[in-house]
Amino acid sequence: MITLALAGKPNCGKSTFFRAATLADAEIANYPFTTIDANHGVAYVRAPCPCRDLPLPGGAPGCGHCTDGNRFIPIGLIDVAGLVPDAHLGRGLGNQFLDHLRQADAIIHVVDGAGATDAEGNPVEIGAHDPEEDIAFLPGEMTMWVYGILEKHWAKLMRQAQQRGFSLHAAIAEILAGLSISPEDVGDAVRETGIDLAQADAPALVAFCGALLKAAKPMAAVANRADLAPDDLLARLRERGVPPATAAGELALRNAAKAGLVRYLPGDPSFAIPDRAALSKPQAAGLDALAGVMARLGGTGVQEALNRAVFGLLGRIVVYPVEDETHFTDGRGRILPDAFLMRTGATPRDLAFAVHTEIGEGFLHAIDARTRMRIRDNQPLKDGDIIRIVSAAK
Ligand SMILES: Nc1nc2c(ncn2[C@@H]2O[C@H](COP(=O)(O)OP(=O)(O)O)[C@@H](O)[C@H]2O)c(=O)[nH]1
Ligand SMILES: [Mg+2]
Repeated sequence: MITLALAGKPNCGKSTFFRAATLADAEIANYPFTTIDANHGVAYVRAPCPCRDLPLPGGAPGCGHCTDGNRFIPIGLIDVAGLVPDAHLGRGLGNQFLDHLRQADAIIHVVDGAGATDAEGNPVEIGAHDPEEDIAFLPGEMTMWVYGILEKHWAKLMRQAQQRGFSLHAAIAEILAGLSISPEDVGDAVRETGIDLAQADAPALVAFCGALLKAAKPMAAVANRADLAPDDLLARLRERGVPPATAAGELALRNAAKAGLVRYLPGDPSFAIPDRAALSKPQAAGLDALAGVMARLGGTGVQEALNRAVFGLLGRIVVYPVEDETHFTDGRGRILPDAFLMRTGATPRDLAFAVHTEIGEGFLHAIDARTRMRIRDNQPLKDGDIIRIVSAAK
């Protein structure tokens, strides 16, 4: 399962974001385990379900696996311990942080978009701290940490590199295996920075480490606590590609939806109150204030942050494998039972392996269920594809 990590300094709202994103009502939570451990849960990305556009058998209104045409696909989410400046010098970049980082495919950097906490996470007045400083801090901190590890091994690596047949890329990947950095990531970072590793000085190596992290652990920031932030600050952050969010707002809404007080699907720009009379005065006031905040921000930004990490940073597409391409079902007649988050460029054969190793090994060919045509084995799948895999394995 794809896993995202929520990282940032203390008090920016990581745990609130985590609680909001992993709190799903029964309609959405189609995954059996919502909590893996205290800091590790199941969240969902939202995608339009193709069932709405399909000629379903018997004129079925939908597939039964989506909510009003929205598919919620499970991903792992980790609430990472807070990181403070200069952590790479030994002030708290602990084993747990690294363990969490290793498990993550991408990182959502939660920033206090209201600027109401200092660099260490202590409360200050709104706008007293510049969130732009925080945006740079996390990647900078992680880069210096990777550099610190590499630097320790560098002299030895340079000696070994004199030997014939020694792969520096593989050796670097091995040193950083704890972060699940691959030799391909190393190659990507070399190409991106144009570095000559044998000649590199310290600044060049630091830049290389930055590129390495970007390749292995892509990261996007989100300006949380945006409900408290002035518009000009949010506009400046948006310009830097950092969208606003209110994790507290999302958490309140999901709780209200669970209690039946509002109609809201994560990622909706607004919500509805079916029965105002059912609300207490404070509930009504809270929800009205939240409606105003969402109108200003365009939603709570929590679902968007999850979607952006999976579909944007990681470039995933959603593909639906079926066994019966005329009815869009599996062997038990369930319509579009599964949604797979595949890499961009994944082929039908990759999908077969994602479904099951044996199905992959027995792969014969694939059929596009929409056109009923065979597709080439090496043809990249498209977002929303419905694919029948024909395999020798059953
Ligand atoms: N106003 C506002 N407060 C928030 C929001 N998200 C979190 N908080 C508050 O910020 C404080 C720190 O949140 P927490 O999730 O514990 O931060 P963490 O240390 O990063 O895990 C708590 O008082 C939260 O209630 C938000 O979107 N808006
Ligand atoms: Mg926390």
